[in-house]
This record gives sequence, structure tokens and C-alpha cells, in this order.
Amino acid sequence: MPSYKLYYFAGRGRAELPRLMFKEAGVPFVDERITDWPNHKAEMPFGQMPVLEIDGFKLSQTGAIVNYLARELKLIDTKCNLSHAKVEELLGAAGDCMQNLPYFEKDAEKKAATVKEIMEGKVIPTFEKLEGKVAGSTTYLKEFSFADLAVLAFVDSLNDFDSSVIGRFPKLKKVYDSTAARPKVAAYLATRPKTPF
Ligand SMILES: N[C@@H](CCC(=O)N[C@@H](CS)C(=O)NCC(=O)O)C(=O)O
Repeated sequence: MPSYKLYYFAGRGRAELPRLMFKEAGVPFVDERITDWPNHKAEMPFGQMPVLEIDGFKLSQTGAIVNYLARELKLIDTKCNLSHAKVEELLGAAGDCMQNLPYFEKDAEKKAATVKEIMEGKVIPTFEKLEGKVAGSTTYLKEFSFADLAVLAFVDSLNDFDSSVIGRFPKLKKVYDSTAARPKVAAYLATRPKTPF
């Protein structure tokens, strides 16, 4: 097993899915939370994080990291390209929803208006589509995969802005609840640092 170090800021953000994947797989990794970013930016291949160091090699880009880990940690059926592509589709749709949310807006009124606009214009229509794609009774694909961890991370991030939306989508809510209740995931959720996003 290679030695893994995951670099990110002290938040969930783009690193939470890789963290959840390590936790679910029970594979150790160093969860390096950078708090003095200007001192480290130049050390990262594209001057951004997350970065996953694999035996000293630094891999950038969330998509590359997550897809590498999915295969490496056996969180997808590697014989079924279509299953993997379905999870990439989910990740793309989730990424589009997360893009313009007002992470750093201080004005509460402006923030609420932007959140409402994005929830109604983008997130809810996306959830409507994703709800129709849920294939298992407690899993996004027919069987457990990193798609379920992606749903958990995605919904958690949206809940930071509006936690009422997921209740309107019973199939996705069931995937979210079942994934959060998986023993290794639940143990991690109970102890992970509390951060605003
Ligand atoms: N396409 C990249 C985007 C990474 C990205 O935007 N990272 C942000 C944090 S979420 C960052 O490193 N910002 C600091 C900077 O650019 O200096 C990915 O998906 O990993």
C-alpha cells in the first residue's frame, strides 16, 4: 500500500470526498490541513489544492484524485466503465451546483438572495434529475460505491447553505442517511473538525 498524504485547507470543500473514501476503505492517510497557504502555494503542482501525495508524487485536481482513489481503494466496480462514468456524471453535476455559492459573502441579505437563486435555478432542478437516477434502495448505483460518499459530501456542502432542500428528495435522502450511518463513515463524521464549509 502506498503512503498517502492529502493536502487541503482546514475545511471540507473539495477534499472531503477523498477523506471519506480513505475512511470508508480503512486506509491510513495523512490529513494535512494547511493554515499558512502562502508558504505552500509554490509547492503545489498547479498552485492549488487538494493535492494527493502518493509515495512522494503530488497528484492535483479533485477529479483525478477521486477517480484514482475509487479504483485504488476498490470503491467502484473496475470492470464496469459505465458505472464509473455514472459517478463522474454525478460529480460533474454536483460540482456545477457548488460553483457559484456565496462562500465568503458577509452581507446576510445578499447571501440569502444568492442562495435562493442558486437553489431554485440550479440545485433543485439538478436534484430532480439525480433523484430519477438513484438505482438502489439505499445506494446511488445498484451497489455501494464512491457515488454514495459523493452524495454525502455534496449534500453536506449544500446543507451549509440550505438544509431544507434534501428533504424533498426521498431517494437521495435515503442514500445520504444510509451512507452517513456506515460504521467507518459515522465514526469519522462524529469526530471530524467542525468547519463552516
Ligand atoms: N480544478 C481544481 C480547482 C482547485 C481549487 O480551486 N482549489 C482552491 C481551493 S477549493 C485553491 O487551491 N485556492 C487557492 C489558490 O488558488 O491560491 C480542482 O478541482 O482540484
